[in-house]
Amino acid sequence: MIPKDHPRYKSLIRRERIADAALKGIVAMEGVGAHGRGEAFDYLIGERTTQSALLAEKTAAALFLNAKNPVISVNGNTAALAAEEIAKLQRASGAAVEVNLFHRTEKRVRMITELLEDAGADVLKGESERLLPLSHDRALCLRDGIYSCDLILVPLEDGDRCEALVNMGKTVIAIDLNPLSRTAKTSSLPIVDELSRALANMTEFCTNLKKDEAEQLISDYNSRSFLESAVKDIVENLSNALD
Ligand code: PTJ
Repeated sequence: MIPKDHPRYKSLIRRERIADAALKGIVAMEGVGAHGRGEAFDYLIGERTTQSALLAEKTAAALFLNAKNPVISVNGNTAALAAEEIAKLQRASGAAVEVNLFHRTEKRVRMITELLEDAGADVLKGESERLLPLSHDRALCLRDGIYSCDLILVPLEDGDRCEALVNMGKTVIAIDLNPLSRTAKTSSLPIVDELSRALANMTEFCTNLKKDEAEQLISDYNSRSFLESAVKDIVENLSNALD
């Protein structure tokens, strides 16, 4: 039992969720390692949403509202950490939700779908086909979902699929605490923030953003500057860490 007054309560709760979900088989064993890397980067960035990440989240909401067929792609870690936040973002943005896994088994797809549905999400189902130009199972997706979307949100993604989706002409929004990852670097819009913080902010922006401001955000944004700001924020945070 983690005491609520523990200074790093939220981080420890997230770790506990990942551990519980890994024991159930919802999170892949590799996902436990991926979570640890995320924790380390969150620590370096100060376990907060930076000003630049907040602007990226607002821009992401603008892109969602402007998209014709937006899709939220969900893997094991994302479902374990933020099933409710995914359901809320789906309601606010009108996006479809599709399960897409790196370590794919039909059992995991089923368990993750159930977890999302229990949290209130409406999950796309059907016959997955090998439609993405990838040699691993992330190639498997639904023709009416990821394959034909114009915008895709990829939380905790691997670099290969991110690049393949960008090359297919899709707007790819990544959520990844590591600004040096290939995913962050190749995405159309990198959000360098912790998953559940980022999803909650995006949902709020999807609810409140005005059309004019959304258009302005879309025409002004520069993905590289979000990465540069994240690296700068980490360097600044580290410089002050021992004060
Ligand atoms: O469920 P599956 O089978 O699809 O597998 C999912 C994992 C996460 C195992 C798979 O996609 C993977 O191996 O991912 P990577 O390549 O390790 O990338 C995950 C990225 O997400 C890393 O750069 C981490 O820093 C980052 N990350 C981890 N936890 C969080 C995070 N970013 C934001 N919020 C987090 N909570």
